[in-house]
Amino acid sequence: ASSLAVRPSLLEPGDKSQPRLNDTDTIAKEIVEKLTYSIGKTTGAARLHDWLEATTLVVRDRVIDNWFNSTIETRRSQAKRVCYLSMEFLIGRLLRDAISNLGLTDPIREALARYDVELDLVELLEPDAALGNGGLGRLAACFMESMASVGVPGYGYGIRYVHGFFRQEIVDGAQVELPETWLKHGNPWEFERRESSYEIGFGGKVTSIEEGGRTRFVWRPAERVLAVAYDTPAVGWRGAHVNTLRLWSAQSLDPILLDAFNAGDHIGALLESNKAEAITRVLYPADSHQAGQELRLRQEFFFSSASLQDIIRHHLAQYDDLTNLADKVAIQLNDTHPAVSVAELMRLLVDVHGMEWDEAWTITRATFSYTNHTLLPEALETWPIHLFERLLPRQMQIIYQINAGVLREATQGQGFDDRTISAISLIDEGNGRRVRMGQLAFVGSHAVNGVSALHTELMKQTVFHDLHKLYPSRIENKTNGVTPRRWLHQANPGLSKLIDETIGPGFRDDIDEIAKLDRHADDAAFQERFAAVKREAKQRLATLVQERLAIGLDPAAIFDIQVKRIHEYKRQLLNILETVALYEQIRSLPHLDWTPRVKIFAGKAAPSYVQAKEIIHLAGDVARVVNSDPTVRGLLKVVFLPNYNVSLAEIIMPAADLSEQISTAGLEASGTGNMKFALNGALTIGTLDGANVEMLEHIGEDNIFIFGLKADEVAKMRAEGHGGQAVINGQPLLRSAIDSISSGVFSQGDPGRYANLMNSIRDRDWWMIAADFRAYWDTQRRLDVLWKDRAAWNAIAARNTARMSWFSSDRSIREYARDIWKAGPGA
Ligand code: GPQ
Repeated sequence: ASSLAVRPSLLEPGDKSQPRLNDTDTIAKEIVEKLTYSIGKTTGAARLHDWLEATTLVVRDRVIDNWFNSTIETRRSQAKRVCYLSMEFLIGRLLRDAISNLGLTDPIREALARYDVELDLVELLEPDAALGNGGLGRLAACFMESMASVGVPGYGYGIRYVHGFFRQEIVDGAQVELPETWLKHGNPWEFERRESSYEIGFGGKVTSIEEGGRTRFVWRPAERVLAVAYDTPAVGWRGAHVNTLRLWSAQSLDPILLDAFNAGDHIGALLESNKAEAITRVLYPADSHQAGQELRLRQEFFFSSASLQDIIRHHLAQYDDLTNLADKVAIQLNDTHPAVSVAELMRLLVDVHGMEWDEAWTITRATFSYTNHTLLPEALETWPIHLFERLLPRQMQIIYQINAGVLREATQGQGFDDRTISAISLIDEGNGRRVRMGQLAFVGSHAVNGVSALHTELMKQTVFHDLHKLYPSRIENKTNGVTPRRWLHQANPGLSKLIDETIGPGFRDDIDEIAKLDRHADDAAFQERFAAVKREAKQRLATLVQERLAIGLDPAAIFDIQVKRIHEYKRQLLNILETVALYEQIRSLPHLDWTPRVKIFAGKAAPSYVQAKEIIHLAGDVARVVNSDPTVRGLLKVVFLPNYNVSLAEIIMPAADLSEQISTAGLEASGTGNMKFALNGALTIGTLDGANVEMLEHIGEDNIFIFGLKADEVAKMRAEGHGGQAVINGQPLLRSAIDSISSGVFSQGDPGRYANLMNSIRDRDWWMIAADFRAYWDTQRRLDVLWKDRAAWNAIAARNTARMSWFSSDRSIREYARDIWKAGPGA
């Protein structure tokens, strides 16, 4: 059996260690013990990072106790397991999460204080595990935490990148990418499981042999690498359940080619291992965009095959039978990155385990389900047939065979002509023949879901229009969510304490109780306390901005924040143009009663995404000019915070008054930052896009600030060939902002710097920046007025917090468990 299945005999009741005590004395004693015997330091000599390590080890012992119990219980009860296959897990720091979920915050804080060590400072030293790009990877991390919290036996499967998402520095206003090195000082949260290693093949040939009246295909790969498992515990709320995040690392099977080595070719002997290990060396930084490199396809197959071999081995060890696989395992494909799993599972069942094709296909579809995260055409993965065939020859044959079956079904169905058949096909015949991973994931799954109501509707109408006709009950919606433990309890202890004191602590176990705050939203005393909590969080952020950027911020101003990946469809450019227009208005009309505002931006651009990098540069240029202009008198400040990541988000989310969710309607699949902000009492200015639509329904239209074109209007205008210039001509504020930027006012006299960016608005205005500018400006000015009525603003802010519980990832996970996985409590 694999390491996940701890053999019951190893952990009979008699073997179990006594439950540990969690009082301050015990914890302090254990920390000093770890410091002494695991780290080799006296309390006097210990540095902050030594305290971090000692504290982590003490917490980890308690995590492990719970981990064993969960693992044993899942095996004993023969519960169905959920395997979440994801190329990304953006988990961030783990210490505070584990301490908080295990209820150890007070004793650990007090134990460290005995040695004059501050827990908050210790926590800050932990590196941020950035094994993801943005929303998709963070969603996977929230889902791991929620699966553990609601008691779904979950296994995250992904890649242990040596270098996570790059570190961003801003040099002379431009983004510079630096390598990320989270493993530099070791990682106390992971356990290498050398016994859980699998061979992964690439290339080579397929041969067939006749065997008992049946043709059996045998793949003989030309290259093999080893996938080695590293396990990290995922702790749920109150430690009730601890799941496993299993990340694969690539190793060479024959690390040194001994023949070559002995022949004196010492460098050549190591080339093989370099090539093998390259597979898990670095995370691709292209978000919502297909990178298209061979190494990326290798990564996808590598972690898919390793995970499936592990799942099968584990299942056989327990049940010795593969026909019941779908009853005991659900595999969720997080986007198409692991879609090759559909072909690989078929290969393992048919070629390796001798199952009949039809039975294997039934089991495969019953096991898999697939989540789509974008409609952007440039993000939909396709691979050139020749590349796919060279790297994965047997999987390519299997895809052809699957395709033949699907197209047969379609030709037998009603109303499928040549156009619809070619739209359904797993092979795109139009662009030099490519494998369509979305189609593969779709046909190989029993359920396909979008991540917000609007997005799911649009999936049916656009990307999967024809497959939806063929399989009309397969697409369903599962709106995203965020974990309230990390994004409320841990990130915002001040607000959590206020909620405790106002409605009692029940919301910590059942987030729906937070609705009880609603009754207090109009209470003046409560409003003041709510505002005081917000003010403290803003002061914390202001201090950080002062330290990092030497920009002074006034916490009395509106903190207006847009943090997310830099992408044209997310329209940071619309926000910057409004900033420039506001700047010019404040200068021209200084006598007006302007509401002070701080515009805060953060986010990374894909290294090869030229426009996104120009947008970062522009934000910095505008910041420099605005912040140093005395005529503005501090009424407007602009900040671009470098290196946005999970830990920075934990400081930013509680500090926002206003959350910018202003994507071109129809393009943001869901968004999850929108949820984190609103839960922490920020008002939202946003378009009717992604989950904003459902936030409007829950929060109420008086408490959210929606503007702009709707998805169908955007589609219609694009089809009619909308252009920006005519709109710009009719809008003096926008026109002036664009002209100023174009003339070099913000680019040190260099008028060429933003020519492409500005021309793209004048010409095609593909992202509807000109088209939506006026509505956006007007809504911002309405918010200026509202800000002056402090009671009204605070009441709305409190209502946002009170009405966001539906957007907990616990709710999302319960829906997946009930509707798709048929797993978890009550299944
Ligand atoms: N998303 Cl396809 C990513 O973060 N990366 C991707 O490569 C793709 C999607 C996001 C999406 O843009 C957001 O709207 C969602 O909220 C998020 O996935 C999680 O579903």
